[in-house]
Amino acid sequence: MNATEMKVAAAREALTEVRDGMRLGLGTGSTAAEFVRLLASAGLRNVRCTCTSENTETLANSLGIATFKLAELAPLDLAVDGADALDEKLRLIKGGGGALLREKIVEQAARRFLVIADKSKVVQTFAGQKLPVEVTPFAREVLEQRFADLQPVLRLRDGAPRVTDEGHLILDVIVPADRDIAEVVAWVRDQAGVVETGFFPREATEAVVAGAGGVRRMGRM
Ligand code: A5P
Repeated sequence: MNATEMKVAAAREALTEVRDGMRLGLGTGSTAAEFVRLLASAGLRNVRCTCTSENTETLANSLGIATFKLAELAPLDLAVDGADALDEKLRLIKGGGGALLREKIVEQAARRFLVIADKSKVVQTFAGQKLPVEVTPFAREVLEQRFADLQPVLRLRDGAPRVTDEGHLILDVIVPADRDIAEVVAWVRDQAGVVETGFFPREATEAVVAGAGGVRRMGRM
């Protein structure tokens, strides 16, 4: 299986958890997009969906999936989304697609959050990983200076700062090798102007990880 086939395999396994009539949260990114495509062709007419990004909403609507505001559906029965990294405790780093804030809002409003990923996303440690930090435009430069030890890089798209769906900017920082991610995130989140980080310590309840040999299910320990 190549990487795309693994993403499809994880998405297909996630679809087996969906029942008609459910209220669903749809994630963002290439793996979540495979789930949206499979969902659209599943013929479940009474599933109601809300999206973690405008990109996903555009994709879902283009495939004939009607979408609703989160508040119209919350609490959700199930959210399905990808991750940039996950560990064996089901802690995640997300936000590679820039949607971390809406993702966390939607996924905290879900009774179950199922992560779908290929096995390259599974990590032993978050040390050295890229961690997206969503910041207000006003605070960006001062936070870049304050985060100097974390090697911040302003996220760009087409040569201009990437503006999130909520109108913020993203600084990608590096989790230092000698520090625990939870401690780094606690300090980062304490800085005024930081809106959210891509560390999801407790949101995921389960995961489907696809590898060459098939899919592996993980549950929260
Ligand atoms: C979107 O903001 C992200 O959180 C994605 O879920 C994450 O980057 C995984 O994306 P891929 O499925 O494209 O790897």
